[in-house]
Amino acid sequence: MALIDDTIATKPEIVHQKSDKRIFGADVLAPEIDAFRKDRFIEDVGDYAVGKTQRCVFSMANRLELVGGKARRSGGDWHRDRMAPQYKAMVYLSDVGSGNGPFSFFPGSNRVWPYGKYCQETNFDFFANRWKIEEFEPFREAAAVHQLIVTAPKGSLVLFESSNIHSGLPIASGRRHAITNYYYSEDEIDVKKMTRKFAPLARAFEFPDFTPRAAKPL
Ligand SMILES: O=C(O)CCC(=O)C(=O)O
Ligand SMILES: [Fe+2]
Repeated sequence: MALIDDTIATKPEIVHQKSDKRIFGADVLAPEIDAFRKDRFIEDVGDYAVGKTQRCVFSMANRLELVGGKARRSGGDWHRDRMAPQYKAMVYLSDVGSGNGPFSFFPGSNRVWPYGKYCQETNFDFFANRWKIEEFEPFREAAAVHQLIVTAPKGSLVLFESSNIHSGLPIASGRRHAITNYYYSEDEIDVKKMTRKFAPLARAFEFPDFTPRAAKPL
């Protein structure tokens, strides 16, 4: 946490400042973050979730807080990152309660069932990628029994597939620090394009090593 705060304070040129403060390529800041980026167990879960070998191209560290007295959300309003599967691993570095911007998620919302009936009831455009709050709220209320709100102590790991509908809830008080790993399949990595998309970066992006790993000894 102190490392993220120090970096935000001393290296503004690598910090995205728009809503929450974000550092892309934060794995360069500490060996512990780099070890998290390369963690084999988390990769293995991703391989299983997506059905293809996954590697993390970079870690993103962020700090969420009120900005000018306004509630901010990590990642913006309710959305899908994209329609294709996108695996992410987020570790909370702060204790996250209902007030400081917990991650929230609708499990299985990359499929219509069981959400179809709520879409009909509320005239909700389920196949969009991002919604305004007023478009989303009637659906959220109707589908509320399915909504997960991930409150958890610091150190907790949240693994998710972000073609499902999700959002960081607005922060009412305090701060929320987290690090999120972004995973990709080999055939979808374009380092140049990703560099442009996520700039400014804390380090240059590189193509990850996709050579199959030796099986773990029993
Ligand atoms: O940080 C969060 O709570 C969610 C951010 C998000 O939308 C994402 O990582 O895809
Ligand atoms: Fe997202």
